[in-house]
Amino acid sequence: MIDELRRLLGDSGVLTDRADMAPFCTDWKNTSHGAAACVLRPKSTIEVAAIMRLCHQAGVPIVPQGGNTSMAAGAIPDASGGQVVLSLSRMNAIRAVDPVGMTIELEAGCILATAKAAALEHGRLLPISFGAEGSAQIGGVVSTNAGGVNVLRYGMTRQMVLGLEVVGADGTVLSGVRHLRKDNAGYDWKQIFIGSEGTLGIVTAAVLRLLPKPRYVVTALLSVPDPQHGLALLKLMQDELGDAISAFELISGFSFGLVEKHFGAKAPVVGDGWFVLLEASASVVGLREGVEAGLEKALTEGIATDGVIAESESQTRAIWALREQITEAELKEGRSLKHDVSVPIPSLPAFLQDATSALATSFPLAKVNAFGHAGDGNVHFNVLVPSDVGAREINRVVHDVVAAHGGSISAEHGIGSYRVAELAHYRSGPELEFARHIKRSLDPLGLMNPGKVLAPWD
Ligand code: 2HG
Ligand code: ZN
Repeated sequence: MIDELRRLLGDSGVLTDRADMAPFCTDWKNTSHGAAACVLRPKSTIEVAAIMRLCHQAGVPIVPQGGNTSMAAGAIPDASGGQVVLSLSRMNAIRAVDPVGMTIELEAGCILATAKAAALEHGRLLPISFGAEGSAQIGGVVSTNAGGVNVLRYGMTRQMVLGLEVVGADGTVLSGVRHLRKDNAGYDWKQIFIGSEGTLGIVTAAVLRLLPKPRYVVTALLSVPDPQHGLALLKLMQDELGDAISAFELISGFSFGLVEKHFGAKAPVVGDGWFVLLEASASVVGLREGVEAGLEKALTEGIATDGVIAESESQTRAIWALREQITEAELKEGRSLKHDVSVPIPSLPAFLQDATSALATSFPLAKVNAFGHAGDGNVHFNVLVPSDVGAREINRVVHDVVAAHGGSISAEHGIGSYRVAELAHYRSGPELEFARHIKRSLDPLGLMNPGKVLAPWD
């Protein structure tokens, strides 16, 4: 089969050397390791379809991979050595940018930051933003329905997708590369592939919605005594700025402490409680005045205790760097267990309190690194623990509190392989059965990214 794949893709399209395959078999955290039979690097949708037909005939499992930035080990093969990694990275063309229709058509391997820069050249904004955007690829962004810092205003990736091209498990090509704002013609099949993490088919191209690039962007960092005041600030700023708020990140003092410890960077505001990174963007004048008025009110009413507004591009970058370095600082600190959870926005403070005290009772040595996208109800409730403490037990303590607040055990990172057992535990029977029904009909041989999202069932 490898010979046949070489004839199809050329020598550079099939990696079998252990060292060449190593980067595709380990996640960025270096905690998940697998082994692949080979790594395939197709250059076109036709080649992807041919690969899928071959694998389908031979019963070989496929693990699709983009920029390998998954937070849930969703793109790593298992340890058997029998799975094939299908890397989309050589299919990286920007097929078209349309500033009038405000769409961009991209191949799956195009890096998110490259796509955003291409849109900006035309004065257009692709508002999918997160720390890994310099490596993450569009196919992965779409198939994991990535979130990030702009979700409160623009929604998840799903809301940005207008059209999709997908290769199914048997090699069938579904061509839905349409640049339409309105398309109500029958079932909207693309939705089933968005967020299914490569377990149903392979996204090979996408058409995404763009927006006009806002002329003004104002970034501010504030300190608040606690999460409850953080939400009061959100309400106050929404009253002041309407829908101009494009990011509202709540960050614990502990998180910024880690960044200071490992990167030497210090928050430019006084405070020992929590912090809020706020970004507002608009094209009408008066945005900065609005943020200033909001900040003034927040300080007067005791909702915020200190605040700065970035005065330059470099100050803006420095504030965002503080926020984006939390993940790396946490990694340097040692072992951490990630909980990417969401609750209804008003429940955030109670969730944080309940989960922290539940942990303190059962695992007194655990430390909580909490930060996240409070404007959309998503918090990264990461737990730093010594290596002899069980992940499963800690996950259960945190996720039970999430469930009690009507939340989700994965807000934006997906299930991957890390949270398969948790999904099986917390989703209801009929919901799981419906998901299996979809899986069975689109991937009857179970060859698409096996072991991810859904636990094996009879
Ligand atoms: C973020 O919001 C990412 O920075 C990573 O989603 C979160 O490290 C994490 O847990
Ligand atoms: Zn996040």
